[in-house]
Amino acid sequence: MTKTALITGITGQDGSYLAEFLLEKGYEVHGIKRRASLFNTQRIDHIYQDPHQSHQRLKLHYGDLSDSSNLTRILSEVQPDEVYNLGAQSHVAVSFEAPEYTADVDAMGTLRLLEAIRFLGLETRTRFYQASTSELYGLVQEIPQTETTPFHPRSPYAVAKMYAYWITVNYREAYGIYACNGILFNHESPRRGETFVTRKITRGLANIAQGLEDCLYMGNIDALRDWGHAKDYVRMQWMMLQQEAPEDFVIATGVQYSVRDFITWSAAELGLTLEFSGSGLNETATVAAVTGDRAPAVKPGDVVMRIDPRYFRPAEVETLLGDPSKAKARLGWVPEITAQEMCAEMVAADLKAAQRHALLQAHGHDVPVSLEG
Ligand code: NDP
Ligand code: GDR
Repeated sequence: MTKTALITGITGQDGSYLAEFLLEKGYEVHGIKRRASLFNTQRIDHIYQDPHQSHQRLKLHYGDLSDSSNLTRILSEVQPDEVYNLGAQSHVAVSFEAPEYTADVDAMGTLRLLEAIRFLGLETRTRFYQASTSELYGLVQEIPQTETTPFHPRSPYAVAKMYAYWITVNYREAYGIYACNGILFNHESPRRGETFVTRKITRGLANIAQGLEDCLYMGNIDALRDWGHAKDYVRMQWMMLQQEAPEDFVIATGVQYSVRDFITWSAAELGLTLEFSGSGLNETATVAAVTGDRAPAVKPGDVVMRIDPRYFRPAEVETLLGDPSKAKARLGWVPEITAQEMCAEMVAADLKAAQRHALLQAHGHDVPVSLEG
């Protein structure tokens, strides 16, 4: 029997990798996409199937996590075996700017989906995965963080996700729904949104290497994160729904690095050796040496990174380090891609894009580079 999955957030980083993964497993995959004034399906265009063809296994529905009747109708039509709730306003800094919207989508959106499952009598048919987050730990109470570490959220995003975490547990306990939380630590890829720190760095430095930008402006580069690859993490999202009984799992690598480390590796991938000097808001990174031909626009002495206070958050999560022992022991899951390998992949992809861009500019096509951070 072909299994059917419904993914909210299918147009995002994780949604696109999960859709690929489930299609490879033979699933019929349904995704909810938002109406936007420009195309927002770039991450899934390569797996998009013409709706006019028969045996189409990827189907998209217009919808929004803020709209209960829409969610209920889609669930009723699709009757999914598995729901992956990946849709969210997922940017921590943006959640300070749009706290109410973030709560509506990230917290209430999760409740709306669970209520729709219950309302439609799908409690015994539909398994539910909730995209929970290491941001729940916030001001960390224990190092490393496990499934039992207490939460202390530090942003409107994390507080909204805390509601979503507990309502998922509550619907499991109250109504017997097979519902799980994956407490995922940061995971990245070449498909990562451009304003998250890793992608901002790989894209920004690749643009600098090709002469498209002058300098990278950063916030708190002392922040420590446990970074994995999104491909490894979506595999675990599926594994969690294949167990006999629903449980919550921490998904992490168990290794921690600073944002400064990530800048250093990305620069090294481009043949740039950096020297960091100064401190606090006056810290800079200057190019000490250039090797190879990946950064033709850069020379020793160039300052390629400065600090800009606008990228600091009203309350920061300084350090996160996960302990994925339970996922390893119970499900045999281990991450296969290291943070450094992932960084190399991201730099290579962004360099290719920057080289294409520079070539267009050299031929008189003035394509603007977005400098949004
Ligand atoms: P992205 O920001 O890349 O994707 C978010 C997705 O949610 C997009 O498809 C977006 O649509 C969609 N979305 C946003 N708002 C709404 C809405 N109102 N209604 C319906 N859909 C909406 O996030 P990731 O793929 O990185 O993350 C997936 C999930 O995992 C998120 O819930 C995130 O909070 C969580 N998470 C992520 C981690 C990470 O490190 N990546 C770690 C832990 C948890 P559109 O494309 O139109 O913007
Ligand atoms: P995070 O990811 O907040 O951990 O949330 P992000 O990459 O945005 O920040 C990581 C750390 O880097 C610091 N930082 C900067 N961040 C950004 N975006 N831009 C900057 O210029 C910058 N300079 C320093 C941040 O302060 C922070 O400490 C991500 C999201 O995917 C969430 O949805 C998810 O739940 C968590 O990861 C786990």
